[in-house]
Amino acid sequence: MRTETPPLIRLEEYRPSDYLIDRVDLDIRLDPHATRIDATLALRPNPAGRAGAPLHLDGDDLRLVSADLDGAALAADSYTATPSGLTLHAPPQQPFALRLVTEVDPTANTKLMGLYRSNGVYCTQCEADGFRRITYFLDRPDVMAIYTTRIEADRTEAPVLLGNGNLVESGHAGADRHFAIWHDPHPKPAYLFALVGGRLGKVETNFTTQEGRAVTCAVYVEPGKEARADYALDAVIRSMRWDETAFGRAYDLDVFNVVAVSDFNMGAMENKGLNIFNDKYVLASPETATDGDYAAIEAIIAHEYFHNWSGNRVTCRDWFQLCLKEGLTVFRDQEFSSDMRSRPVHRISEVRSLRARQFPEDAGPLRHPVRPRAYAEINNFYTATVYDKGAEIVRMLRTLIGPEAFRAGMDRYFADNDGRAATVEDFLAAFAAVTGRDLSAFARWYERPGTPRLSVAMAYDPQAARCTLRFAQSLPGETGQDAPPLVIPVALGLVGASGPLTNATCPDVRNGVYVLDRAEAEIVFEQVTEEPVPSLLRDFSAPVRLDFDLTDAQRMRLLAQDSDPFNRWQAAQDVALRLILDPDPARADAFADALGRFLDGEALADPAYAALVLTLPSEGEAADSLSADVDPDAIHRARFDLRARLGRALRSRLERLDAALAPADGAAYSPDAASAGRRSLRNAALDLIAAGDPEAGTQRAAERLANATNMTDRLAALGTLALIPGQAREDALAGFAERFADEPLVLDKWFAIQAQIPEPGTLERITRLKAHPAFTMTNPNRVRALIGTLAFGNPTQFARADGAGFSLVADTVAALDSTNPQVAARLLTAFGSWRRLEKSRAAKAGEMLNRIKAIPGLSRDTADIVARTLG
Ligand code: 0A1
Ligand code: ZN
Repeated sequence: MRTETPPLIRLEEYRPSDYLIDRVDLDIRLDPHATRIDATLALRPNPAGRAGAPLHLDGDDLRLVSADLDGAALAADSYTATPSGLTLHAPPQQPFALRLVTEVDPTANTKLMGLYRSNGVYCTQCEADGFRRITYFLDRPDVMAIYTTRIEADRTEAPVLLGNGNLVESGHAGADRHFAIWHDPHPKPAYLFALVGGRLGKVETNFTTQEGRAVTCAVYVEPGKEARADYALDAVIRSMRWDETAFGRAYDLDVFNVVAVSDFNMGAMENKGLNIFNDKYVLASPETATDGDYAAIEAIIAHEYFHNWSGNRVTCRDWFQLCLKEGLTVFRDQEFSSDMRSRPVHRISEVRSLRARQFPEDAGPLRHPVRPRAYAEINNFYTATVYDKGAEIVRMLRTLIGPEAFRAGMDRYFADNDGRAATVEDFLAAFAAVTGRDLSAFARWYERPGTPRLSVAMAYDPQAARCTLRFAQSLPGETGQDAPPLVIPVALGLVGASGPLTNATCPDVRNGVYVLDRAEAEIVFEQVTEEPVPSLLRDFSAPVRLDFDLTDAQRMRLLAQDSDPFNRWQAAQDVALRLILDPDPARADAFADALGRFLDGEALADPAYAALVLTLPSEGEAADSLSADVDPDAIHRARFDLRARLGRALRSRLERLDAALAPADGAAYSPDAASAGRRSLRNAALDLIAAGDPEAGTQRAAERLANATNMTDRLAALGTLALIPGQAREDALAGFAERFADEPLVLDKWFAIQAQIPEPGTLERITRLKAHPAFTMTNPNRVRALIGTLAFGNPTQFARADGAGFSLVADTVAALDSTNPQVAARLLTAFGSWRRLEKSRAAKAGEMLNRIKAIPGLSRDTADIVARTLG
């Protein structure tokens, strides 16, 4: 059997559903192998649909037990039912009730879509199209219904029963069983349906909304781990409060529940009133979670909560509009985290992750517009482009119209679209309405794939005290006429020898922003009394690649003098990136001097920021800056040498910082941003010391490991040791594994650290670790930690010249494809940049892709990725 390219679903072919469902009544009897779903759907013809059309309900792997229409069994010739759909050939043309009983096996559900069991806990995942694995349905987001769900289960097996909305009744159902009835008064699409049943512990608290509604908020976790849920619960409360102040959005039910499960394909899911989470993004204690984990928990709790408005109250008309909820909600969670932490530090981490994940995607065969026009498998479009570039578009919109108009536009969007399934056009219309502006040119950001290039040239005339900046924009692969320009907000300023030139004036710059809306343009600054260094794209005001030639000295002026913290950091990154791509000892020493002055001046005033300035661009970022012939070994070596040189040059300063930042004896761990910042600078210092002097580094890291009182320091020390071959490393790894033998989420860190070692022995190590008792291919977190880290976080070993790294990842994709296609397909996206590798590696990667393509019966998920990657 040959795998065919899966058929495409196209945006231009959208049409409204022929039928609507107003109410859904579910009676679900949980059973490990034979769960019965008794569903009554209140249906009616859609006035906007085709009158008299057959009714086709989606299904996936379903077994129909019985079907009734308005109380009478359906005649055998009036419908067709298969595992993948149910069709009523001539449905009534007035409202009718369709009652369907289906049966599913949650224990056998390894795809983790629909109803499944994770560690014995019943849970669901319905986005994007999992509800059709529970019952036959119009499983599309523009069909919104009011749900009432009765859940019945064995009392010992599932003492906790949770659903969407508010609890209306609960009680006994025979000797060993019990039930709960949940009612959700808000109409919602099926992808937001959820239920949970299991043995769970909880922490809970109350919140009163600005509208005076008393809400019980709870976080449910594996019994015994309740204390590790406190931070997540606190993040829920802070999110609720923040959305009221920042966006005027209040919560709308009497309960808000979060449940952590250990087997989950993604990060978390915003089901109405019942968010279900990958436990990695809920559970935290100082002993088991790093500062990074705490920050991720805070951000993802916020993200899912914010979806209650941006996604649930206002949902998407179709899956092409995914960025409407995801880009907007990422923007909202980024703003939340910025308010909770340091805004510049957070902005830098947002941009780092955009560049690490979205830029390469946008430059490779998997590139797509933020609003795609066609897809074969929607689950492959939960991408960095939809999420992160989608968020950047919302951010640019705010920059263009200003914060007040932005807030007014958001209010208008929510008011106009509440209870509706909306589109990107509806979103932009709200901002056009409140500003009176034509946003049609701006809307091109949603349609045009690829990262734009912004080229800038400067001319300075000292006699006239005039500085001219010439801008040109282009999109890779597009030329002149057929490529109408994008609207690019360029935040900028001029920087002199001792600081920003605030007297310079330019009529085209308003509130520090120049809006480039043509292919080419020139702007002129007057009263520029000395030759300036332009600081361009401040705060990363647009997701573009900037081409602007500066000398190292000019960049170091920006690092020292610019008022924009983002561009100060960027200046140091630019110098470092050039030194990685084009090593030069003399320039590296000058860079070290500049970093030294920076550290002396302000490292202790803002340690989190200083840690970012000290962190060199990643190997991936260096690779992404090259358009062809990427040799990961050469990049690794150059980056390694630069780190070593900086470590030696800055040694005494780094040691002083290390001492100054040491926690006081007996000080309790706190995950707050300031404390985390001190730890991150201290650990960045350790990393550089070790790079410059592996022997001293080994000793210091072993010491830090021995004395660590929290996971952040412990893991940083282990990470430092992991880069230095030798017995100390092996002892440290063994000690860590023993200490955390019963902590799967901590062992994931241990798997990941080893999968990241940039040495040829790593593949053998990974093969050994696959046999470790804690490793299992059925848990997505384990697979991502061990194999995903190799594929996405270890460029030299994944792209090993002999092809062994590609082969190991391809074997995993092949093995996973039949049990969990979503995770398999996502892993396969690691091959996305294969064509940019130097020839022999690219050839090896191509062979692997073709091998996967030839697998008989490949899932649609994997077939789609492989077809597009080979493209
Ligand atoms: N809407 C979720 C992401 C998500 C998408 C698909 C899933 O299926 C496995 C799960 C979660 C979010 O943005 O957080
Ligand atoms: Zn989301």
